[in-house]
Amino acid sequence: MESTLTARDRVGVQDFVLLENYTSEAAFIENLRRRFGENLIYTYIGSVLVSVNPNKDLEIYSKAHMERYRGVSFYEISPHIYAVSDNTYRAMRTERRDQCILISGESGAGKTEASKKILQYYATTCPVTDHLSTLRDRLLQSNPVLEAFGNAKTLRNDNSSRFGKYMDVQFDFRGAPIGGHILNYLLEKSRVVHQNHGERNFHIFYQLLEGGEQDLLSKLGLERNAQKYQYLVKGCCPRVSSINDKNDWRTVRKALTVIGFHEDEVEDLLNIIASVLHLGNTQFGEGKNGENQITTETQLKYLSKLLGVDGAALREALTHKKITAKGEEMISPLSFEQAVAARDALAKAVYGRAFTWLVVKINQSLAFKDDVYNSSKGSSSVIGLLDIYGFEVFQHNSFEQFCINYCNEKLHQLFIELTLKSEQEEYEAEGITWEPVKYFDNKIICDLVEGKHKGLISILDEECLRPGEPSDISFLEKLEDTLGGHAHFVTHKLSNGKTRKAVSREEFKLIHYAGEVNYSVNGELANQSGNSVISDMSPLCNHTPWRFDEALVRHQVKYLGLMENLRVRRAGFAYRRHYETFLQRYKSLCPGTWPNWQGRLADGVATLVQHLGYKPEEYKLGKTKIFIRFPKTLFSTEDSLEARRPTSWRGYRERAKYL
Ligand code: AOV
Ligand code: MG
Repeated sequence: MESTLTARDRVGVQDFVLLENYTSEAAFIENLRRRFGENLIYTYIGSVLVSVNPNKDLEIYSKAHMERYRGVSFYEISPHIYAVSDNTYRAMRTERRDQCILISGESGAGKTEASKKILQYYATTCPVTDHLSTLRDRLLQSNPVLEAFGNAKTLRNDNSSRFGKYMDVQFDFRGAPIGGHILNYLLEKSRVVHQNHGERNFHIFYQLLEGGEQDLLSKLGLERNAQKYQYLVKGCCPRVSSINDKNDWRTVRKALTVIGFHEDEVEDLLNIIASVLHLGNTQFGEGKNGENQITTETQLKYLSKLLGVDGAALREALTHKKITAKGEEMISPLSFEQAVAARDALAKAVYGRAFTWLVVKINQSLAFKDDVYNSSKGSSSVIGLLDIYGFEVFQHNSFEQFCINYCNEKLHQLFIELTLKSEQEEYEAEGITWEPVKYFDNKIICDLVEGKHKGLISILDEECLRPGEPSDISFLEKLEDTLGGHAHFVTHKLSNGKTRKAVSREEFKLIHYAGEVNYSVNGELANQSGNSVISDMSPLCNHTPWRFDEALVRHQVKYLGLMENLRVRRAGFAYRRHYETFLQRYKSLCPGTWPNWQGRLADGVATLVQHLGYKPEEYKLGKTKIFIRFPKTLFSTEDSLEARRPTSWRGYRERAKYL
């Protein structure tokens, strides 16, 4: 009995639904803390896995660990990302239905790492034949390539995804991976030309400069020193202690080969990367007649060579614009500011296209090849993995943060719908009455952003299409006119005509599900205010290994709606198990069911709980499962079981897992 309490006290409960005080946030966080203290970073809320980022390597991802989770039911073993992977895989195979794993959390929470662990699990445990091993390697190697081109160091995460990714892994009837497809969402292209203080451009630039062979750099007209490039110095952060650009370069080069890129394709790709750096160093100045002209001829020469375009045409494109007036085409010179903006726009466009091309190429290499795997025709299913950029708040938040946070808002809505829906479906399938639960639906915020005519995006569209020069301030005024008074939209104006200090005249605030964010509508301001950010932001960084940062955890528990999720899960019954599992575990507590129950499983469970003295209000018997309302009922049954066992180290470990 004593050891039971010790185990539960020490490691907490492995499923939050078993938490006695399930409405208390403090109890929730305490449970996470206890488990974290015992190296247990994973906890369930029913079928949802909650993970706390340890920020250090744990010895829990070995091949042996993977084997341990193969074919084992969710509840029979301690929570793990492998348990989710395995259960999803088995659900796909037994139900023959496509599955999807959604990964959600703030920037730096560990989403990308989790998605990689899931992929590694499938790559290691699924059956593979010789020709399938190529595909398996390509699936795994697509990650370092996409991360090199689509991830960057931010103030919140040294390897922050700056694009959203949905990856489908296709399996044949034997459960072997036979294909894959990646869908990418909105790359943060503005990073190519500007980074906030303490942040970097995309990894690939630094990898190429650090790791590229001297011959290659000479051919590209590049110097090894990142400080020489305007697009790499904005954040004053060329090196990051946790990143080894030289090694990463080797990994990426190898990965490109494994994926099947030809040498000339790699060359084209690197030409584009180098062109972006040359564009950044392209300067403008006043010519003899006062006109604006390019003053950096070397850059122009390299640009024309690397991009394969005519030098004169490029010069013209960077310093002039074509306008059509009254049916006539006219060429007019660009001012200095306009030329700089045109240059930056070109750099962003070129990089964005290269990224899209990269994804297309990876998809071609992962595509299911009918002729090779013809045995699998018509009977494949997929597991989808969603890994987006996490919710983020900086000192200065621009359009990119707006898109990223809106994306998280949508994902959260889906998450709430799915958990509620699956809960409801389970009760219905088991023939148990469902009692609807009240919860905060963030649809109101999604509508505020995406609503037709009256939504933020519609207003922005209209403002951009309006004749004349659209201005940031007129956009803000339009927002105020249309959205003023909305519970989740705030500007500096108060209804009594006074001004609100917390929001400046160039900003609007959105009250997101995950927290409040001030968004700037002023493009220029973005570049100026970035420089003073770093000292203010450092408390937000998620980088100290193995420290349970309570404020950070509390914020995310709130943001992810975990308390609400738990409330939904607990609205009916804390615990549910298939009759067979329940009977197997507790049959020894009742002479009528021991050693083996011969009749219907439901009757066996009924006999067992009657013997244990369960009161009618404490449980319900569904079609295939028993539902127990309160954790204490289950715990007392567990305690009875424990009292019959010799207290041994193994017994304790087994119990710890179970709890
Ligand atoms: P994110 O994907 O959620 O952020 P990452 O998956 O990139 O976050 O994780 C951030 C860092 O935390 C990683 O680079 C690791 O150093 C560490 N980390 C995460 N999970 C683990 C783990 N299970 N074990 C050990 N270390 C871990 V963002 O992409 O910024 O939203 O846009
Ligand atoms: Mg990520």
